[in-house]
Amino acid sequence: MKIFHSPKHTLHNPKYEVYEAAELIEFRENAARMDSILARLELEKYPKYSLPTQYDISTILEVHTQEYFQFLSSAWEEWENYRISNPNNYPSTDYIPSTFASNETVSRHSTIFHKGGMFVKDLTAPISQGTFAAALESVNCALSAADEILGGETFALSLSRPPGHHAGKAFCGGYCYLNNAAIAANYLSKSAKVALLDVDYHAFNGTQDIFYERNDVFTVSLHGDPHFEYPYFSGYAEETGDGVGEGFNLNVPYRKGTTDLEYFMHLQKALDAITDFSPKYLVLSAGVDTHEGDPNGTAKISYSGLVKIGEMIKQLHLPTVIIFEGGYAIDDLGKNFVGLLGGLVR
Ligand code: Q9C
Ligand code: ZN
Repeated sequence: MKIFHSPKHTLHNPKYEVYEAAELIEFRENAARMDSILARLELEKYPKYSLPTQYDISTILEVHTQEYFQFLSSAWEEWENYRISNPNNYPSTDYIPSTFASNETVSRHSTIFHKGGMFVKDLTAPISQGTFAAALESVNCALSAADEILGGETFALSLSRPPGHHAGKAFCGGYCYLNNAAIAANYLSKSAKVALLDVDYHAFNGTQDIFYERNDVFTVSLHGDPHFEYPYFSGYAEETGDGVGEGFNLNVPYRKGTTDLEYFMHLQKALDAITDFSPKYLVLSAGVDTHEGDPNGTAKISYSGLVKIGEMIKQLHLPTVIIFEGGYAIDDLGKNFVGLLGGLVR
């Protein structure tokens, strides 16, 4: 199995995210997460990673809008230019908007403030100087892994960072800017039917947005119920798709404190639905923020539970692109992620 990784992920290095109590906390989706995973892969004797191939941006523009992509590519520089031209000479910073649009369009006014309000969904997607460059590399890793599967391999791993599943057609949010898994699934869908399974603790609002009106990619997510959990406005069981996509999105929300055995039951339901769809390929959005020690989750999945999740997914017997998403219990992250991975690929 090939593993794709780019050291350029470190270019994405926001300092802070903002919490409800008007509180700045250290950015949790940090570069140390990747160090933890790379160290554990080495310890468990996985092969050394490969650098990704560089793909044309048309692979991204089939999933994200031109306007959003353009915004992401220039947001930090526009913010920096505003700072430089501003008489109150504050120091260079990450960009986090503070005014949010509802139904407005950008057509009349398009300063960085208008665009930020349009395209950024929340206060956990700060844009640092190198965010765009890192996000492109993260996509390149996902597409490189997808090409392995098209070439006949059974598994390929993309160590994507930043993660992607909260990024929609025209928005970033929740640590995500470009939707790595969706871009890989769209790429594979040119060859055959694809299922996308998301086991990250949070609902895949970006992925759902991207495929909601499509029937060639079956999207399935298990997650903390949005009645109490981020992203709050998406991830409900009654969201099943629209138009020809009706019946091709499955949300399986679960309760606060969900344990291993309950989780396995939910997962089996998701796997049965995937089997019924009879896809040729699987894209797995592999987050391990379901772990009992995760500061961003409420689920109570044990390490052995994560291994078992991998083993259960293996029973689909599908060629699978594995894409890293969330997981913030930094001390256990490498062990947890590689545990799930090993259940699946070993
Ligand atoms: N109290 C991923 O796991 N948390 N993103 C907002 C603020 C945002 C998680 C809650 C969590 C985003 C890829
Ligand atoms: Zn998550």
